[in-house]
Amino acid sequence: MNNRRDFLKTSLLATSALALPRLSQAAVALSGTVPGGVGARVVSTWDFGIPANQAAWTVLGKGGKPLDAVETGVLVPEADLHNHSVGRAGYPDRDGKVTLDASIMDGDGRCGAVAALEHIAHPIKVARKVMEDTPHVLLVGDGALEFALQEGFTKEDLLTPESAKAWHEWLKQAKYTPVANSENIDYHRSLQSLGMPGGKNNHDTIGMLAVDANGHLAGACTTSGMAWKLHGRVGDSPLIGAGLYVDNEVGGATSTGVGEEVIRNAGSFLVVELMRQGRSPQEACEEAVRRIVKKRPEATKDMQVGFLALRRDGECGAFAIQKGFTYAVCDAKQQDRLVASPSLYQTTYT
Ligand code: SD4
Repeated sequence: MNNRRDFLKTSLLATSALALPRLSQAAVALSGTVPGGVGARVVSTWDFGIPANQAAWTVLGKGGKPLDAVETGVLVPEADLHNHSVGRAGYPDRDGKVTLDASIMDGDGRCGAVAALEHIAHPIKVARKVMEDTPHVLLVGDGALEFALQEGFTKEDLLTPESAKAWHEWLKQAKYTPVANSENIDYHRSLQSLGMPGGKNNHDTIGMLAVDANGHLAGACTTSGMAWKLHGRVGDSPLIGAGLYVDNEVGGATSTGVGEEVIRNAGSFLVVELMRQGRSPQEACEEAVRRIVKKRPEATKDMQVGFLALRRDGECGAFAIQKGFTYAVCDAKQQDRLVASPSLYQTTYT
């Protein structure tokens, strides 16, 4: 009997000895500058992440909130008329309707999102309103539009003449094949005219993650989704845990590419949970990509999915199925760094 009591006592002591430092470490880390951290940093998907990061940095670099920084940042590609995969100039679905998806999340667990939203040029702003002005997380379709109009957003026709032309071209064959890394020559030229790095321009959704020097994070993800999708199709970007997940205790993750594969695997949540278990941001993104490919090896061999992760100490990493994924990194040292993500397959699929 005594033995059993002693064993319990010893076990409890051992448990608390293990548990206490972990708890106190977390408490210390969440309330001050992250030891060994790189300080404030913002990262985002694709080369159009560079101007987006720079806009975010105008907030974060001055000690502003990560949540305000990511919202400010992704407004840039949402407004860009040369960008046909995000915001107001996004390509439409097969019925010619531009439907937008967006989500925003703070590291404290607050989040908001809109899906299949029509006629509103800045879905990220509506997502933030959902987070702040409603008890809900996700509004879709007509309900999301009604809410946006009540909140004072302007109803616009988002189908630009250029997008309409591309849609009419597509209608000639009406073949639906998701493209791994979309090429947008106009956008590439516009980047060059701004003096941004040249090279092949591959991009789709923008996912952005920001951390301040105290390890507080936020993320935003916004897209027009797959061009020529079925009307009503929703991708990973507005789904918390799929296209975006952020937790101040660990870090954040976001994704780009074929949303269906990300949703099947709760991709961004998976990346954050892998980091929680001790994987580096790089390792966590790799494991999430491998998990996706393992589940459907044949179906995914010609698809692109990329993950980008940012830990609360500022370390970041990325991994994609196909070659061609890039991400932009911005911090006090450098505001326009573009990094080529490693990938599972080394050939570029376009
Ligand atoms: C989605 N991940 O809706 C997003 C963006 C996309 O090609 O369509 N990328 O699936």
